Amino acid sequence: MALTKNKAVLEFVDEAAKLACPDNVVWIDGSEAQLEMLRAEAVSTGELIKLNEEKLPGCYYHRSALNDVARVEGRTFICTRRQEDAGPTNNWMAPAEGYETAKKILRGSMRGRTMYVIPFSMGPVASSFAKIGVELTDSIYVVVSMAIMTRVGQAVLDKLGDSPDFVRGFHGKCELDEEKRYILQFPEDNAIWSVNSGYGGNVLLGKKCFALRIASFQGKNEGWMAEHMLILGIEYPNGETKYIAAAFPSACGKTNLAMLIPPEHYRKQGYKVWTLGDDIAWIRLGADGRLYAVNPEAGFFGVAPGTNVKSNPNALASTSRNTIFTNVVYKPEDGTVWWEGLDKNPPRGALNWKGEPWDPDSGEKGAHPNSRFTAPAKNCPCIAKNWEDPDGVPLSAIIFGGRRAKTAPLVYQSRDWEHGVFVGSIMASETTAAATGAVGVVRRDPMAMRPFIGYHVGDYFAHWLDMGKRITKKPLIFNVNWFRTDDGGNFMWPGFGENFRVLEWIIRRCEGEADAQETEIGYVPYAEDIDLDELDYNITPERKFDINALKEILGVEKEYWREDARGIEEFYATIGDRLPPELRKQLDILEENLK
Ligand code: GTP
Ligand code: SPV
Ligand code: MN
Repeated sequence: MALTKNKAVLEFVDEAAKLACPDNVVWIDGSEAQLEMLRAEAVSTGELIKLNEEKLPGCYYHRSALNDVARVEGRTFICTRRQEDAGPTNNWMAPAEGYETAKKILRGSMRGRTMYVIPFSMGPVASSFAKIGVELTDSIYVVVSMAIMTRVGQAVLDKLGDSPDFVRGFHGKCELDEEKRYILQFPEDNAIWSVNSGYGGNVLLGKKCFALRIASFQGKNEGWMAEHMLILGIEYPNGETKYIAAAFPSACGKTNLAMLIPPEHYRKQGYKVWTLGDDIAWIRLGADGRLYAVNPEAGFFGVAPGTNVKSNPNALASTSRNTIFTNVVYKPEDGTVWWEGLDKNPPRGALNWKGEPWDPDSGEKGAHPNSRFTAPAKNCPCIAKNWEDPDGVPLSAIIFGGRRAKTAPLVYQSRDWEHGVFVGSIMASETTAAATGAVGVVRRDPMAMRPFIGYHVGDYFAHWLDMGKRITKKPLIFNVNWFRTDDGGNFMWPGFGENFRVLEWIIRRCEGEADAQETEIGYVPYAEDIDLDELDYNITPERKFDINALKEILGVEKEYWREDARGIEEFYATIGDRLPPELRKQLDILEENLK
């Protein structure tokens, strides 16, 4: 039975049902009873496997299709009326062609299946920041995942009332045919159509499709920002908390930084880190002239491999109950799961992510490199008390960062907002398993948003510059790189919890308490100003991390930067005349500095 009298919602559901012809239409009311029934149904069909209730209460295991393990950027389209409005970083399809293509695939595709109607809110339902969507899907996996990642159900429809202002998401698994897989965003219609996938960011339409691609377009028109950023708070021994938002590309460390545990000597002094979000931030200008950030999500869709008690105990604890594990190793023996980097004891007699018997000595990985956990944010031991504050938290700093073996120093600070926007715009990073395609190739990934800007990248840069003109109390903008390697390919910086040492310098800069040296690219810390107390890390068995290693990774090597400037020239050339002149000027300054 329909859960609303909202005409626009009813019309949307009716039209979709007429097209896809499901046997039933089921409205998701958000009750635990209904979700539990759906989980049981998915278990009966094998779509989910119930895990050990004592060891992992409320947890389930799921395997995606073998051809469907990551976002598909090549098959993701921005469907704007004019091609030039999608810009050079997006694939484009005309809206009429987009709808026609998807309709052809969806027509009759839900015969014999049920179509679920998921009303969901991005952001706490009561927040004025929040935006509403309705996702239609024929996948129970999507329903139960959306119930973790967003706020779903009757309360959302009650808030919507009879307003037509909601994002229309239509997902059909269809045949999971990768040749007919399409992730289509229609920013001018507030619509998203996704066919032939059942995986993560392709189908949990509240996440990348809505909260970044559609929302970035809404944000440009409405004067706010949707960014691929974690949000964290640093509590000082005096009880004060400072907030930071940080943008790193997919699988480059957002979840890890958001949940970091400071080194022991800081903890003893009373420093704490609180998590507010691990992937997406919606950022608005507050009445006091500061920027305020809200996490629109309610859960974490986190990378499993590498997550362990040492690297990220908070993420691990978040997965201890009511979590869905996708494409990791399944241990039928005790109904638990495993992944590379969880511990040093790969299980025997287990099944790999493909569901095949797996021999840990075979040299083949058991979990897919992009295997994930879907966990409720409220499970996280370090979730901030105010993480659902409807007004968000004020930002002291914005950090950009990528995965660069060379070139980018451990940390540097931009000279001002305009230069900071330039620093974000020139971000580059090695590609990861979070999207299909080659891994480890350096590409430009401005603001970590390359796959997620729902409109023209030049206009997106202009929007950042415009925001800067309106913010009277601007956060400072920094760039970090945890991934500098030595000539043997070993990470030189210890990373993870030790990243706190860099955050601490960043906040001291924001407070005007730390010095820095001006370089060709911006302000770089004096090595002596990064606290190395009790830091014990070996780069290689022969080489200990020390102040000389720190000086090395703080180094700005002109040779590399000259090469990078050529890469930036090439990237900027693709943007054409929509590149804001301010950024062109910043590139000229950089090139001049490097002479
Ligand atoms: P998405 O969910 O795809 O957006 O990824 P993310 O940005 O949240 O990345 P995540 O924190 O899951 O980290 C991805 C991988 O990067 C993990 O497997 C970690 O092993 C690695 N990683 C994270 N932080 C660090 C760090 O400080 N140093 C090093 N060397 N590796 C790190
Ligand atoms: C990312 O790829 O940045 C993710 C995972 O956070 S997904 O939801 O699949 O986009
Ligand atoms: Mn992400």
